Amino acid sequence: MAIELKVYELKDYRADIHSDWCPGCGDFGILAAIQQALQRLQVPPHRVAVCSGIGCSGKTPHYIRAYGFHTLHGRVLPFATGLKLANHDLTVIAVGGDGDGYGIGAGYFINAGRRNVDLTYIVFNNEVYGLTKGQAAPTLAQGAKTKSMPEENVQQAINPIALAVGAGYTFVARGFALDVKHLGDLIARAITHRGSAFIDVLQTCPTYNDIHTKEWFLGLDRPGRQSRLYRLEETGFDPVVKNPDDPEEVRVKQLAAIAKSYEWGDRIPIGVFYQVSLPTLEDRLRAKGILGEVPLARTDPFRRDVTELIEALR
Ligand SMILES: Cc1ncc(C[n+]2csc(CCOP(=O)(O)OP(=O)(O)O)c2C)c(N)n1
Ligand SMILES: [Mg+2]
Repeated sequence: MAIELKVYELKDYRADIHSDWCPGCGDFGILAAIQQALQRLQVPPHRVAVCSGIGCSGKTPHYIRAYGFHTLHGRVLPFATGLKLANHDLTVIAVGGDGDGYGIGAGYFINAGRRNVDLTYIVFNNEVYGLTKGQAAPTLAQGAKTKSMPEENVQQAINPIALAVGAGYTFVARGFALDVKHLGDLIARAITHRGSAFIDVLQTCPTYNDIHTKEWFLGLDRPGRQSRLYRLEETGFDPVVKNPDDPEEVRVKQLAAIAKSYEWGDRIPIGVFYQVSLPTLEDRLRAKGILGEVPLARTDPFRRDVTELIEALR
């Protein structure tokens, strides 16, 4: 009998659900880039789990034909971590907004980096709380005032790339929501990377963010109309640590990534800032005998011999 191999097409990753994102929202670009990356890597939809926090960005799993989980505000990373440990055969993608990940979920953002679980975390960074009508998010610059804010922002913005490097993410990148092809490449690299991969995506919000618009990013507002975005890989920037056991090389690459992450304004880098290959949490748990080769989800906990445990509790 001939075995027919299924070749997945883009439509196999599209859910037939009406989207209620605003027309022109950058989220459409990120959604398309995720679907393109999955299709390029030919990950079967039933081997993918997409989890989200709460926000406009949190609706992403609804539109992808795969396992989808719309979890709690700021809690997508602990959820995704548990999911990956329970079923390490799945490709796990966590998504959420900048408010979700860098505000209410900031502690989880840092601690997921320390663990280096094999998952991909994509943050939709529109500098505002889109779903709740455009309040300042942690990435909005001090002094900025979008059309939805009554007053200027009085707080400083955080630097997600520098934080991610400092937290221990082993793949750190930035993409642009409207450069779908480039973002799709980044997401494919992030999924292929073994370890916690983080992508901060500059995302336009045509409804609430009238400062960092499509026109602003692409430099259409200035003479010469030169894009403010440039690709790190086209400048010879090398983000990859060749020898993870060499602390000096790791330090030099981390410092180079952090220095680049502070470039903003006239020239904004996108691409991979940092990448290193280190044991994942799963590797470390496997070495201790806590995690086996067969995913926990496929073992039957009721068939375990619990006599010893019952004895201990007597
Ligand atoms: C525990 C909790 N606090 C507050 C809210 C209200 N809330 C819903 S979405 C959101 C912020 C969304 O902003 P962001 O994460 O940047 O996502 P975006 O809508 O911009 O994609 C807030 C504060 C909530 N749902 N749950
Ligand atoms: Mg947001």
